[in-house]
Amino acid sequence: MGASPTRQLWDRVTVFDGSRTWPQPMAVIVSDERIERLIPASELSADQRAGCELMASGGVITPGLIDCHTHLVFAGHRAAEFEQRLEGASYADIAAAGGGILSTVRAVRAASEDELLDQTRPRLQALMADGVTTVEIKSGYGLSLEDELKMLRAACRLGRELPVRVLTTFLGAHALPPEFSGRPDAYIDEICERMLPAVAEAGLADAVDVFCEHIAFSPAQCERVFQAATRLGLPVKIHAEQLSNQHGTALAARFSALSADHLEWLDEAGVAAMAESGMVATLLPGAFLTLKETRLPPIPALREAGVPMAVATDGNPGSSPMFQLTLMLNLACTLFGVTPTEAVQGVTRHAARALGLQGQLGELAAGKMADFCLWRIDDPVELAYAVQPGRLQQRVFAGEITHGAPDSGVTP
Ligand code: DI6
Ligand code: FE
Repeated sequence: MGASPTRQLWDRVTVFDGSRTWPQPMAVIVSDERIERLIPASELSADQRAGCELMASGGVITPGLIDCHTHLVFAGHRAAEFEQRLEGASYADIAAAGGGILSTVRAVRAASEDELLDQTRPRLQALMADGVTTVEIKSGYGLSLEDELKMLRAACRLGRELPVRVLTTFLGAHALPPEFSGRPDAYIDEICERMLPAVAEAGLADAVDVFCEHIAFSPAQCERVFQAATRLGLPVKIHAEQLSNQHGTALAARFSALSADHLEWLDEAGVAAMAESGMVATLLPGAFLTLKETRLPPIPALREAGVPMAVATDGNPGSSPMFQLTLMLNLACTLFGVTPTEAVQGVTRHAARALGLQGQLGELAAGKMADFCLWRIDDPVELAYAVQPGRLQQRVFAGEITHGAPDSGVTP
């Protein structure tokens, strides 16, 4: 094996750095797993070029995409519920009849950890083939200590097996498991006293989430979970104001939550609370589309208040069976009225913030992790404009090309 050059060069590329597109062709130099330099290509000398291995010339580079809200680990599917909804049943009706989340709970409990891995892997690979380099994965279909741990272990194992960064979130408070039927407070006790401490002890969760909704848990119940998480030093986030306004967002703001997600029913006070606490608003247009919602999240108010907006798939078997983050860019623009640039920021720097990783991921600059994508497009806006798989030319994860190949045949 010959010694490999220490520096790699992406030359004359259009760079979206996480907040804006540089107006001139840029040169990106990577050494080891980090970006060493990001400068206008015209400023790179012939000697500097000669000292690098050329990985590509031309194309558009964005930070690696970050899907900051998914329920990717699950077993089975809920196609029958899709048919029921098309015939008029609502998501809440199906949940009340014991279907919905609880039907996936039954499938996850029956699956082994290896089976969960095998069923989840293709979904994760689909996200990766669409440019995702970091993904958040929630538990919440186990709802017993043993089954929640199984889900979280499966998610962590996928992160070790594949070139993708996996962050895990404990979502024990997702639905009431059948063995606690009629006793939601007893289940919250179980979460706070037994499940959360064990999950934290095992080091299997980066954050704690709750589903605050009339079909799930009340703000008072969510608050108890937040208190327990805070005692254990785990950051919190919330599924809030998706189907009704429970004022969960304002509650989460009091716990300095990372994000509040969904937000179709968010009111002015909720927007103000988010702005005040510095939370991220995570928009989930796949769930909005799937459930044929009509009430829009208050995008102009969020924008006006300076609340950073992330965009994610919410990939799950019920309310958003969609595992393509670039599709969400289009839906966020078309359905919610975010601009294409806001949408791309929503899957890069704002998504990083939603995971507590601002300044580390989702941006391209000297010193940052070299997680990025090279696309066969001319303008980053095209990522939101066209729903077109196959445009990812290279996916670079921690400085290594993990999709595509060096393309140095076009040396100028
Ligand atoms: N909100 C969602 O969008 C998912 N969970 C949640 O709390 C839906 C999960 C499912 O239907 O399986
Ligand atoms: Fe969700």
